[in-house]
Amino acid sequence: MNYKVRISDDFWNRYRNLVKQEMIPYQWAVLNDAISINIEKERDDASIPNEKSHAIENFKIAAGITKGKHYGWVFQDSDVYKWLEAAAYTLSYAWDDKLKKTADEVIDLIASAQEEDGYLNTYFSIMEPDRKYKRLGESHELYCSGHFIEAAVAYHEITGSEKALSTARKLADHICKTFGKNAGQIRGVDGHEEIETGLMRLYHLTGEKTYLNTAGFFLRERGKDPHFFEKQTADDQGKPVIDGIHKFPMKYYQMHLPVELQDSAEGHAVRLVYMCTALADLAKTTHDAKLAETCRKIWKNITEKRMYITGGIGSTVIGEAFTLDYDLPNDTMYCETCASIGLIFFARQMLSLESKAEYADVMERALYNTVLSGMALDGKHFFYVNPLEVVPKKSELDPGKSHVKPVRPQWLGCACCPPNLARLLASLDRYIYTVKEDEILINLFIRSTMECTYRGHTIQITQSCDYPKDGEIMFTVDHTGTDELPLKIRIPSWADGYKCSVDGRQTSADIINGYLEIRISIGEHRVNLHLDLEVKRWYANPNVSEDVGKVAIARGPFVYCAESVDNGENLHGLILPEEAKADYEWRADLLEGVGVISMQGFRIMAYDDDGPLYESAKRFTKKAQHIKMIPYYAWANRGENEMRVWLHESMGEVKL
Ligand code: FUB
Ligand code: ZN
Repeated sequence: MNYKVRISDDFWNRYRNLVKQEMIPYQWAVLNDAISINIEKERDDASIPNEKSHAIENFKIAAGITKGKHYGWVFQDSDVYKWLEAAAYTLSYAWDDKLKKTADEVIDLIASAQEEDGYLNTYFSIMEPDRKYKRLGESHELYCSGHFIEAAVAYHEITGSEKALSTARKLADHICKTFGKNAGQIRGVDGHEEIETGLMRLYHLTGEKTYLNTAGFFLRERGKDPHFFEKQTADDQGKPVIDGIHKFPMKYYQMHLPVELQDSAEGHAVRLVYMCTALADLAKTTHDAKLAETCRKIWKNITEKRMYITGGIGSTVIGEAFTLDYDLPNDTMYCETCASIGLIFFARQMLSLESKAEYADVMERALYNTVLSGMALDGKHFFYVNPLEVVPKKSELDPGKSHVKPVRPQWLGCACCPPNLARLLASLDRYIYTVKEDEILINLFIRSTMECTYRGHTIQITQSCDYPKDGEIMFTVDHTGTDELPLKIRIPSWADGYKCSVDGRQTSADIINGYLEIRISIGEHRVNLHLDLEVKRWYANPNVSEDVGKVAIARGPFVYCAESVDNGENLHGLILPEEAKADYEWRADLLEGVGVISMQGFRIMAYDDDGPLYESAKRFTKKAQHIKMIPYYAWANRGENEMRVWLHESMGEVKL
């Protein structure tokens, strides 16, 4: 990273302290099975392992320190790697000798579990050493390797650990030797993209071209032979590594078409965005215009036709996947926390590829809504899927909704999301600004100081704000160079109005691609930005069948929701009149501090008796009701209750 950012923001530092103080120690205890918690299955499926994590124990067994069998998902190792990566980032803002020592020991343990030739995967080392790389569609071997490499790069960057780097290089060298188009190499890819990002990061760190080439090989090879997994399965003939996965269509793995021909978001949502993250990086690094165009097309399809207002993606639990354009059910959706995290990774790479604020808009939407909703305010309970509408009784009794949890579990059988959240929040400093050779982008409004070198001179940008509570943002730009500095400040697409002044003078700068473009001359300058943060109503495209006649409420980046703890049960009966005004009140005493929105609406009352299921006369009554809403991310922090983002809206008289 060619710049340093220090976050001093109250809202985000609460989260970053939570990662450091609560999430890292808590997750460490879980990974070591050192804490008694209730691990829930992510959905009603008998095959989900949920007795314990066993993730650290798997490494000890693989290293020969203890004896036993592997337990957990075949990709259980990745929980440890993501934890390690998160720990690394926390060390960059809150140094801790004890944590550093624990992390060093984890790296030693991982290195001991690594095989002589560099191979690293506890499941296959312990359980099926003869089936290495034989079932790549299911095995997650390269997925786990990618996560380790990412963690090791971060840990090396922050602590200078040579052991982390050498272990990662040994693994990467082994992979680069094993996979490729040469005789004797495996010409195939992993069912779950991730190795590509790991190798790209290792290339950026080391400059070693082999890593770039192999990342390019994996990405460009994808979909070239759509029958690769089938052929491997036929050759292997053993039982599936993960039951059921091999039955998914090739779209699930983004294997239905060569990558450069893909133009829509298909298949498993996390896989797709992980693939695109690496693809955008590769496109930029190798100046590949065709791949860049692929990224743009997929981005457009996600964000214009397949994304929830909360920045969630993935419309179905079957294959945790995208379905079709405008298919965005609110109560059976997937919206996995990891998928929105991956969308943020993708957005970050797109920003580096081209300076368009739409990427930062989506980054902000996903971050302030689905990502934060992925964890409870205590940092110790997590959602895997993030619904926009929940009725607890339906989650309990409707088998099609067993994945839609009304409260966050302490941990999950598949624990991909909790450590992913930790690593994103702990590395948030990497998303606020994009520093390019010829300009600096300000993407997110988070109180912070950024220092970088621009054309050989030091630039410091200090951002002061209390966003998104307040829309006044001040930047102090200290510029020691000789050239003017092109500074691009994002004007969020949700903002109807803004004002900007430089050193007290109103600027007439243009907004290009969503960024206000100003030029800062030498010396210290003050830029004041005011964003209108009024409460707004949002409507879905009428093609979204689930949202017709409904409205969502938002203020700035926060999407709001109604909970039954504030509004009584049967939220489906609530109606917001078109003309109802919104009251906004900051409540420091509620949910660690939230802005509460109240609107005068009404409720269609349920019958006192059960009443007939259908009748030709309207017998129901309406009752005035003050509808109270909280930011979506904070829902389900007050026990089990109903929740709804999209509310019915009553329209005035319709003249045709
Ligand atoms: O397959 C590994 C991880 O588990 C995926 O990224 C998540 O979607 C979950 O399926
Ligand atoms: Zn996940």
